[in-house]
Amino acid sequence: MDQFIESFLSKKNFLQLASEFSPYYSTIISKAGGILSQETLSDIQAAFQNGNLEDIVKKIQDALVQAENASLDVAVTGQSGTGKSSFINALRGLGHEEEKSALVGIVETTMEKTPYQHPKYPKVTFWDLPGTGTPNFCADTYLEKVGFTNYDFFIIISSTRFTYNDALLAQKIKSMGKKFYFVRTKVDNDLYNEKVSKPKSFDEKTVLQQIRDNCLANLHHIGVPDPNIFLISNFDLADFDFPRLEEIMLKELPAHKRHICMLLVPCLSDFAIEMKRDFFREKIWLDALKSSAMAFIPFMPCIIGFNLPEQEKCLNRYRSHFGLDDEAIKNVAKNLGTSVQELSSSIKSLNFWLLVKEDSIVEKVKACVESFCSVNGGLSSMALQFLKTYCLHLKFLNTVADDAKVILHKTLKS
Ligand SMILES: Nc1nc2c(ncn2[C@@H]2O[C@H](COP(=O)(O)OP(=O)(O)OP(=O)(O)O)[C@@H](O)[C@H]2O)c(=O)[nH]1
Ligand SMILES: [Mg+2]
Repeated sequence: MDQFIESFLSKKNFLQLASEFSPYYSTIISKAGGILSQETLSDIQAAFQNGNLEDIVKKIQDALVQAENASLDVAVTGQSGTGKSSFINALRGLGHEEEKSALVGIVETTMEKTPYQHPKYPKVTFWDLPGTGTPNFCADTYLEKVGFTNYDFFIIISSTRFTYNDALLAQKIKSMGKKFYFVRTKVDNDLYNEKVSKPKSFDEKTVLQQIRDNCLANLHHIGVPDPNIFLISNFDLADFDFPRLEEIMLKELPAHKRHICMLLVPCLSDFAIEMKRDFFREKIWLDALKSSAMAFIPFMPCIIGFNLPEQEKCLNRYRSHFGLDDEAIKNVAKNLGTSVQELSSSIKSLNFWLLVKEDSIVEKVKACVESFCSVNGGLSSMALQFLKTYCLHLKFLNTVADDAKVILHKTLKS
């Protein structure tokens, strides 16, 4: 059981909990940050200090609702042909030939600002902006024309040669107080070309460093001192700087937007899967903390019940977030050249009943109850329900995240 929640349920001194809250929170969140803002953290700490349980419940509830309802609008811009549409498709988890994917081509294709919703998360929209390299492009009016205030951040895509227009745009976005990330695509092509043309002296690290240094020098030249530069291949997001791009975007977003951004992270590496696990674990913890506060408030409407269909939906939501829903499993099986049945035999989270019945959860709850009863003389039935739910959701999350790793390694091996 979680140490902080255990102390809370044991009715430990609230002043002590107030001082322990923030430091403990920082140990349970992802390295990319959590979903509570600094302000909410201070408010919860103050509520602990005043022993105000209603306030603790309200602040946590508000933060969870805000995170759940947050939207994300990402502007993707850059010269024609640099791979903007390919990048958007990759982030939406769509192949270029799939329905609803952004048009990708060897001739100029994006002429108008076009919104692309994420197929799974409709509150996320990628805006494919017309290229900066067109004759009509003018850095002074471009941002107003595309409505720069509407976006959470910009991604400037560049490939092969660095262009003056890209640098100008970066400078302009910065001066408007907006964030941008400079993404250099097609590094797979550069590496291939260098390898073929200089087989004796070819060194991957050196080539990548040269590309990075060139982008840096050009951005410095135009007055952007600390640009974020990421080298990627849209054909292989697991490689190069894409994982670092994900982590930095998450870190730099306002806390309430991190959750929605994290949902986008494809499960392409152990690192990405762990980051997702950390985010969901934080949400489970906040829910549990909220429920434990509610359990001590007389007449608080009880909204927790151990409803099995609801629990099954929760497990299925985790499977979908980690790319293990039925459709995704079908696709993986097809790619691996195996049957769905064969692949399913290594996915433990497909067996809801086994997870629910597993004795370890009952044992954990029992152990908890015994330790609290010796201190408090008993826990309310509501507290028991939430302990059971807490343990079960952690079990779901860990099983799904472990399964995602198993599938990832099978895919990498093949
Ligand atoms: N090798 C390689 N090719 C890429 C990469 N990204 C895109 N491409 C190819 O580059 C071409 C242009 O890609 P698009 O995604 O259509 O580029 P765009 O920036 O949207 O182009 P416009 O819509 O015309 O502005 C296509 O043939 C893509 O397959 C990459 O990372 N590596
Ligand atoms: Mg395009």
